[in-house]
Amino acid sequence: MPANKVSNSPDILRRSANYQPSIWNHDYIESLTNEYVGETCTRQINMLKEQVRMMLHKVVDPLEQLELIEILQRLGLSYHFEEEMKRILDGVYNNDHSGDTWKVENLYATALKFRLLRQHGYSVSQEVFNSFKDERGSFKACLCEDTKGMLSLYEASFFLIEGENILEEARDFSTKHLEEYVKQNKEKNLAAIVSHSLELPLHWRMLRLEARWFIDIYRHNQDMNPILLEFAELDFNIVQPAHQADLKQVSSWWKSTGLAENLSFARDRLVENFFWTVGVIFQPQFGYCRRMSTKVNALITTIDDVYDVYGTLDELELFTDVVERWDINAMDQLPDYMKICFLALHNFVNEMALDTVKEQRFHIIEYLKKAWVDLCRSYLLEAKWYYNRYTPSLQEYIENAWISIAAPTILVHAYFFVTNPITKEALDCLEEYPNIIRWSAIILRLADDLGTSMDELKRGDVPKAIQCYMNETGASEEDAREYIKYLISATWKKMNQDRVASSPFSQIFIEIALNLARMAQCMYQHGDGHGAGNHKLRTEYCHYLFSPFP
Ligand code: LA6
Ligand code: MN
Ligand code: MN
Ligand code: MN
Ligand code: MN
Repeated sequence: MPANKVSNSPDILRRSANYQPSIWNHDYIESLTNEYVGETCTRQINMLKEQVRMMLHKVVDPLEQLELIEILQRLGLSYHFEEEMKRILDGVYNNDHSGDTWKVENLYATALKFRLLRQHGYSVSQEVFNSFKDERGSFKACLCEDTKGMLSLYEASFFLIEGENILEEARDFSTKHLEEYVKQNKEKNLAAIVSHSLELPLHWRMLRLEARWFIDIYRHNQDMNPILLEFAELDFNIVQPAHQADLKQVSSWWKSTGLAENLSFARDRLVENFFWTVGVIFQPQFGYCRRMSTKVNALITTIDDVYDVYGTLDELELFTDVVERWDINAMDQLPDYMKICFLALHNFVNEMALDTVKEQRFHIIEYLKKAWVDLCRSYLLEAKWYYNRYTPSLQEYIENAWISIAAPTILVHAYFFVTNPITKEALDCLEEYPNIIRWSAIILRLADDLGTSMDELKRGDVPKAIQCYMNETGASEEDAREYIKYLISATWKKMNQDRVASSPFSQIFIEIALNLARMAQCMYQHGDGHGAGNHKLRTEYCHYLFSPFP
């Protein structure tokens, strides 16, 4: 049967995901305004920046230095002071080897120092926590009175790598006592902070929503520094219009592709797709990366729905073949909706490659094409599993699903958005999808499955991680979910190891990979924040993207 007959036939029974329309239309996005732009703001922010720089220079006590860094990070301001922070941390780290500061009997300070040093790539042994253990090797029972210390220990423990049993014990010990503390409900403010940490540790959190949350906490802090508070609010208000400008630009692009109107079965989720990029890289100067990554995300979300919801198996095979050939002359055999989709993809890749060859004299279409081919092949395999009613083992599922979640596609593109000069060494590594990409992808996949697989199963889709595990082991859904959460923490340990391993990638690229995993945990923390949308997360995006501090 000729392909075009099959695919344009109107009486094919197709699935539907019943996605709701977007709650933000283009006109609304166009109409956004923000007063925090212009010279007065810039002058004000530069003044505050200088004041904080002075503070960083003046403070000499190591604990005070670390606390200042911690506050700056939590307020979302640390990106202004990378050099100053490095100087301080170098000092703290080097002093350690001569002095005996680790011996301080202060759990809070030890754990804070440990966490900040590890976060910034210094090598620190888990043994620093041995002095908090008793003769039998357990953490001392008296420590649990010290809630601030417990919280500090808890947050530090998430920087563990595989095999670090002291940190693992520290995590279990502190979790248990913090949970008890919350139940006692003594001091409301501290209890709120502790609950927030128990929900997701700092190391796993999306930076900007966390900063927004923390600014409000900090405002009521007893030793709040008004300069820092003012700086944090103003900086937030100044970053916001930069993000809004990015969003406006990509909203025009999204409209011009016609994908939302012509592929009405697919998710129209421009703002959500943009929000992912804010989670991945928020600094104002990376607008190009955010705008281009939003386009990548929008294309992925649409093509994912082509494979998961609307396309017939015959159509999907044709589409995959056209992507593999990467040939607009091969498009005739596709149904119209797929022509639109492939051309939008092709145009985007050409646009991106043109930017790069102009800037760097480097031709990258081969690399981009490979990322899309790998993605479409993994989609096709899932479609075949679906039509054959096949349930793979969890292992077999994950081997494909870390590609089909599109993190490798997203990160390969991101590499080009933030790298100049591109190096051959990094490209060779990228083609093989290095560990840092793999771990980020597995976390994204597992988090997505926790948040989306119930709806997916209802409308008809391949079994996801939870179902594969249940099928393989006979576990209950609840136990399977626990197991998937355990796999997420196990993958974070590997990520912690590889984020500091030597690699041909820049720090910013490694941060992007980490942030993608963090963003996944944010998006799917309370169900499906990306596709279905849910009330809590929507309110948070709105708040974040559209409303400044008064
Ligand atoms: C999630 O949808 C989705 F669209 C993704 C492609 C995940 C991350 C995407 C970004 C950042 P769904 P599936 C755009 O849950 O079919 O349908 O892989 O993905 O489970
Ligand atoms: Mn700087
Ligand atoms: Mn899907
Ligand atoms: Mn899919
Ligand atoms: Mn899913």
